[in-house]
Amino acid sequence: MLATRIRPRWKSVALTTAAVLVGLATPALTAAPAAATTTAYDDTYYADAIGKSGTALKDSLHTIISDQTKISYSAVWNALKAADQDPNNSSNVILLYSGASRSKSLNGGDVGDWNREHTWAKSHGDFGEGTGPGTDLHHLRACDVTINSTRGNLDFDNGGSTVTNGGGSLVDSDSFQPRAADKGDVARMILYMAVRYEGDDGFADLEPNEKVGNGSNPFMGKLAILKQWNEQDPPSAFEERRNQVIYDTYQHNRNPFIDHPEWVEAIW
Ligand SMILES: [Ca+2]
Ligand SMILES: [Ca+2]
Repeated sequence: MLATRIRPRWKSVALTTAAVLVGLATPALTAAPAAATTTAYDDTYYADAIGKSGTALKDSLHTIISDQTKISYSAVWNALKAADQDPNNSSNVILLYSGASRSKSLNGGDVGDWNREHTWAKSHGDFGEGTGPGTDLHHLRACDVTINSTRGNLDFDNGGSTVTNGGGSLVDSDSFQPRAADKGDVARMILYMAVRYEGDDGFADLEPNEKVGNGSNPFMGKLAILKQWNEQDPPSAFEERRNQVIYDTYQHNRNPFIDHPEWVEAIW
């Protein structure tokens, strides 16, 4: 079952709160930034996290989402065929960054194929393709081979020149900007990784920072831009469905920021 949520509500509540503050100056209304969105999982999956913020929320979510089934890198192919399926054509997947729809059978490494994009570049923390962060479906997406290569291991930031057939994505020497419809997806994937991987399971502690050019350090920038993208591009039906497919069929854990995008601001 898909989570029941009223997508614009967390934004409109913030606006309403600001308006009320101007009119009535009620200090109590400045609290509880994470109170707006509700999902079908709040009383069960997220029960321990509800009502928390900051480090307490991050710690709680880390414990919750670390209870997962891990899959092999070879198993990622078929998982992406299910998770990234084109809602209008069940023979195709939708590709990250370009938005193109392409046959599921064109998975591979040649020009014109799609392959497995590590949204959190695997060199940032050097986790490779072994079972773990390198095979975590919550940040792996079907992507055009050429555009995956263009993105490479760049950090995320605004600006750059047009990526050919990139759906409006931009690139420059030290950063990549996804097309508008993928900005929030990227932000929520990166921040999922930051909460899921805390250095307690044999892999690096992944964290966002405000830099580009992070290289092989276990960091990904820029946090301030990712926070903006999370607000500009709220979770879509496609994103919510893939979260559900991963939860139901593969890993049995969820991306909390797709269910509760306001938790980005509650933590960072
Ligand atoms: Ca989106
Ligand atoms: Ca972390």
